[in-house]
Amino acid sequence: MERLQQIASQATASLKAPAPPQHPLDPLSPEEISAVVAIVKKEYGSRKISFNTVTLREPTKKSYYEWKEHNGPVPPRMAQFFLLEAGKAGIQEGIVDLVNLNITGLQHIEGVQPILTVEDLQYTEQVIRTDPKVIEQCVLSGIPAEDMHKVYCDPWTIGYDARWGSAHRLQQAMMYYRPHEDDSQYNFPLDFLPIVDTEEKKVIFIDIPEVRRPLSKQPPSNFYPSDAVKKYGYRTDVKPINITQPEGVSFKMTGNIMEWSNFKFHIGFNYREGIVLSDITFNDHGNVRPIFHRMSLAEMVVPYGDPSFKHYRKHALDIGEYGAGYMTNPLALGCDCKGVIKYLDAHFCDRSGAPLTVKHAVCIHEEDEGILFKHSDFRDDFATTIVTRATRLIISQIFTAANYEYCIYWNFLQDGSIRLDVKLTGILNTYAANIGEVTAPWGTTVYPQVNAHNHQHLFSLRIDPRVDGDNNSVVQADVMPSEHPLGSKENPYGNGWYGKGTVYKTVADSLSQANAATARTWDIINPSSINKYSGKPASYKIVSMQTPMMMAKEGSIQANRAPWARYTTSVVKYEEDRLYPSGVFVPQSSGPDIGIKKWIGDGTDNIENTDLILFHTFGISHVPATEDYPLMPSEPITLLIRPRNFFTANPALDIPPSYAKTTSEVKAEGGATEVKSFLDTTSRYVSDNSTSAGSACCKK
Ligand SMILES: *[C@@H]1O[C@H](CO)[C@@H](O)[C@H](O)[C@H]1NC(C)=O
Ligand SMILES: *[C@@H]1O[C@H](CO)[C@@H](O)[C@H](O)[C@H]1NC(C)=O
Ligand SMILES: *[C@@H]1O[C@H](CO)[C@@H](O)[C@H](O)[C@H]1NC(C)=O
Ligand SMILES: [Cu+2]
Repeated sequence: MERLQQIASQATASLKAPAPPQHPLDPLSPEEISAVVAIVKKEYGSRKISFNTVTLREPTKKSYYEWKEHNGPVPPRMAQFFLLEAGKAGIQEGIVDLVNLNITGLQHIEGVQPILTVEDLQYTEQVIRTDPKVIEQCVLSGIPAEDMHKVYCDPWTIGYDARWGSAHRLQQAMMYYRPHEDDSQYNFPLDFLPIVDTEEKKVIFIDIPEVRRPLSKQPPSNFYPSDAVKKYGYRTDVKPINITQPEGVSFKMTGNIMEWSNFKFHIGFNYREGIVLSDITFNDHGNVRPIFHRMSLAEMVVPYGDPSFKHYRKHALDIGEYGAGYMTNPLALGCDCKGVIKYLDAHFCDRSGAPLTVKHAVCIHEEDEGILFKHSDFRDDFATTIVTRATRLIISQIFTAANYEYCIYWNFLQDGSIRLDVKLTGILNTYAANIGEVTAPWGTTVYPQVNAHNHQHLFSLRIDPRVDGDNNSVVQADVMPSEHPLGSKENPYGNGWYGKGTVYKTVADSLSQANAATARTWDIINPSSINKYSGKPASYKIVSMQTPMMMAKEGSIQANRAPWARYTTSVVKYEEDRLYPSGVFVPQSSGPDIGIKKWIGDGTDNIENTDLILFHTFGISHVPATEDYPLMPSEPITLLIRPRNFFTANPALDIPPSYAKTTSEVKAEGGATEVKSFLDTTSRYVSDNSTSAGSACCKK
C-alpha cells in the first residue's frame, strides 16, 4: 500500500456541514453522501474519477460506548470512500470527516479491485453484444448475427484467473439467449465465456470449451403468468389470507433505534453487508443487559462443483464482490411482507456521485409465531390450562445475485432469542447440455439441454458479542455419553450422558467443525456473570444445524478465497476493521493472506474472557433437482441464537396469555383469566361464515 498524501483541504471552506445524524451508527444520509462527493470532487479537481463506494465509517466500539455509557463525546462522523481514477490502476481510498469537511487517510492501493456495482454489471451486456468475436461464437452456436439483441449475459465476478490476476477489472460473462424478452434466458445457456474488462469496456478473451454445445432448440420453460397459465392454469383453491393488526404494531422506532418486547437495538444498512444490527440489549426487568455489539452477514460464497472447463471460476463471494446492500431489492407492501410495515430506504451514490436511493430496502414488521408456551393439566381433562401465543419481530431484506434471490430475515423472539432465517429462491445458474448428455455427477439435467451444476451456499455470520459486557468466551458444547462403561460404578445402567463444555482458549482451538453426532452447539458466555440458580455463566447459544463442510479442497482457489468456509466457527480477538473474513477487496483476490487467515495467524492469540469476534459458517449444499426449475421454491436455512442461563427463568412469562384457567377457576365454573386485548375475535369455524364476535380462543 502506497500512502499518497496527507491532505489538509482548504478548498472545502464553502461547503456547509450536513445535518448530524440522530445516532452515531445511522447510515449516511443522502445529504451526507452528497457532502462527501462534493468534498472528494473538489479534492480531485479535473482528474477523472468514478465513485465505487461512499459509506459510513462506523465509530470505533470504544468511542461508541464512551459516548453511550460514559457520557463521552459524540464519536466523530466519518465516511469512507473508494474510487477509481481513469488511467490509474488500483483503488483510491479515503476518509471524509463530515464535521470538519476534510479528507484524511487518502491512500492508493494497487493490485486489488473494489466491489462490483450494478453499473459495472449493466455495461458488460452492452459490451458483449457488439464484440465481433462474441458475435462469431453466437453464430457458431446457432444464433443469427442479427439476433444479438436477444443475447444476454449474467456478468459474474471472474473469481480469480491466474492468466490476468487482479491488474484489470474483469468479469466473466455467463452467456444466454432469450428468444422472446419475456422468456427465461436460463433455458438457453451458451457454452462459451467471454472475459470483459469493465474499465476498458472490451472483451479481452473468450474461453471456449473443447466439447461444443450448440443453442438448445427446446421450447422455453417459463414462470410468468402468461406461460404458467397457458401450461396448467392457476389453482383455484387458494383463498386470500388477510393479516389484521387492529391496534397497529408493538414496536417503537426512534430514528433507527428499535424497541420491541424488551429488546433495544440499532438497525443499520450498508452497501456490503446490507442489514447490520448493533448494540443489542435486553431489558431484564429494569436491568438493561448488553447481548451483542454487532451482528451481520459478513460474507458468503457459492462454490460450484463441476471440475471441467472454467466452471471452477464460479464461486461468487456475493457479499464482498457484489454487496448485499448494492443488490438489495425495493420491497412491495403486501407481497414481500404482509401486515403493518415500517420500511427503511437505503442510500448510495452512482459512479458520478449522483445520489441513488433504494426505496423500502428494509422491511420491519411482526408476524404471528404460533405458540410461545402452553400447559394443560390432565387431572381435569385439560381444562386447567394456559396458552400464550408468540409474536416475532422481523427485520428483513431481499437481494438478487444475478440469478439467485437471498431473502434475509432477522427474527427477534419474545423469549430473548434471535433467529436468522435465510430463504433461497430465484433461478439456478445453468449451463448448456447436448441432447442425451450425461450431466451427473457434477450437475443435474433439470430440463432438456439444461445442466444445473452442484454448488454450495455458505454464509459467514459475524457476531461481535457483548454478553453482559465486552469480555466473553466461546464454549463448544457437545452432548456426550458417560465415559464410563455399562455396569461400572459410575454408570451402572449405561444411561449416563451430559453436556460437555470445551472453552476455546486460543484461536486455533476455535477453528471447529460442526458435529451432528454430539449435537454440537456453541455458547458465547460471560465467565464473570454467573447464573444464581444454575451456577453456570450467562450465555447466548448458537444452535445451527445446517452446517455443511466446504467441498472445495484445501489449497483450491475457492478455499483460499473463502478461508472461513473451511471452519464452522472461528473466533478471533476483537480489533477494529476485522469486519470482512474474505478481505476488504474481494474481487479477483487470490486470497493468499486475507481477512480471517491473517487474523488467525499462528492461532496462538488468547480468546478466553476477552473482547472477541465469532464467525460462523452455515448454509446448504445444493444438488439441483427438477423441482428447482424454472424458478426455485424458496429453500429455508435457519439458525437460532438463544439465551441459556442468561435469565433466571423463562423471560417471556410476562407475555399476556391468550387464555388461562387455573384449577380453582375450573372448579368454580367459568371465570377464566382472560386478557381482553389478547382475546382472538377473528378466528372462526370453517362451517361458520360470519365472524363470530366475542368467541374467545380456546373455544371448544
Ligand atoms: C480537518 O479539519 C480540522 C478542523 O479544522 C483540523 O483540526 C484537522 O487537522 C483537519 N484534518 C486534516 C487531515 O486536514
Ligand atoms: C381481505 O383482503 C382482500 C384483499 O385486499 C379484501 O378485498 C377483503 O375485503 C379483505 N377481507 C376482510 C375480511 O378484511
Ligand atoms: C477484559 O479482558 C482484558 C484482557 O483481555 C482486560 O484487560 C480487561 O480489564 C477486561 N475487562 C473487564 C471489564 O473485565
Ligand atoms: Cu442453490
